[in-house]
Amino acid sequence: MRSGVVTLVGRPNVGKSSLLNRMIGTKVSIVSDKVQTTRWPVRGVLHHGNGQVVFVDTPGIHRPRGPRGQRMHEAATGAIEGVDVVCLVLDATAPLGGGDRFVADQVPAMSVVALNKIDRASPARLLAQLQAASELGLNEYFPVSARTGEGVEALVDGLVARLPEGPPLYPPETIRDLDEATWVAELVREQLLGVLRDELPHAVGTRVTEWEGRRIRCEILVERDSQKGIVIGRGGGVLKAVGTAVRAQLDPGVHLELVVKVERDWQRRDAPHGSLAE
Ligand SMILES: Nc1nc2c(ncn2[C@@H]2O[C@H](COP(=O)(O)OP(=O)(O)OP(=O)(O)O)[C@@H](O)[C@H]2O)c(=O)[nH]1
Ligand SMILES: [Mg+2]
Repeated sequence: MRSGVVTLVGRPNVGKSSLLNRMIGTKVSIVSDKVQTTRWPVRGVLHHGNGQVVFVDTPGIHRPRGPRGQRMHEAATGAIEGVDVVCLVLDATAPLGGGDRFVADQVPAMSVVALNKIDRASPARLLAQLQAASELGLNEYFPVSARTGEGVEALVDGLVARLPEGPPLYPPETIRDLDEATWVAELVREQLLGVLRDELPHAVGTRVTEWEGRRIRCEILVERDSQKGIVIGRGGGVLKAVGTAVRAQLDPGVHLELVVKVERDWQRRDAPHGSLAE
């Protein structure tokens, strides 16, 4: 048996969280088409025939701007230290650029590269991308698609083979480290990211404040009064759609109440969630 920790890093939006969900086979980290979807490291555990992989999904790494950018940057780069394997995720559909090199410079030379989104790259493009990626000087390269699953098994096998021998770190029933309340808040945030535009996605936070039996109350935090109406939507349409989409992912019969609140400085108090909050 092998077991250990694999950290996924990369520019924002390359598909780190999508790839994690695909590798584990269950949704453990939320996904959106907006950058900075993942705000704190999220752990997901893969129980594999040959061992156990504890994956750490991280916020996209970019040159940090502002205090939250700095915090997310430190969280991502901190999650590189002391782990067994680092997997750098690249986007096959976008030219490799300074942003990718900035991340690549911060990972050990023994790192593995996952070139993701190959479902959307032509063979010629893929070849060019693999060539460009190989110039990063890392250890091994896997073309994958988190969307279709192509190449993902080979990547997982390659990662497991690099782990040290040892007993599992988590019991077989553990697949994510977030407590249920934080997970529900994340699911609400995921739906909001899907519908909000411009700067608003980054101004919105979520937290579950009550959970009694089947009744869950989740607050949606915005920074200004003017943002409140957008989040609620005309006739409450946005909130209604968000609630429906989240409820579909929860146990039947759960009553989810969504409340929008203006809290100007929620971001300053935003803390790491789940068991990483120690
Ligand atoms: N076509 C295609 N799209 C993908 C694939 N993987 C991810 N995406 C899309 O890419 C976008 C970003 O995906 P995420 O998984 O949230 O990316 P991320 O790297 O975790 O992003 P951050 O958390 O913001 O750093 C979403 O719209 C995904 O649906 C893939 O293999 N193929
Ligand atoms: Mg992510």
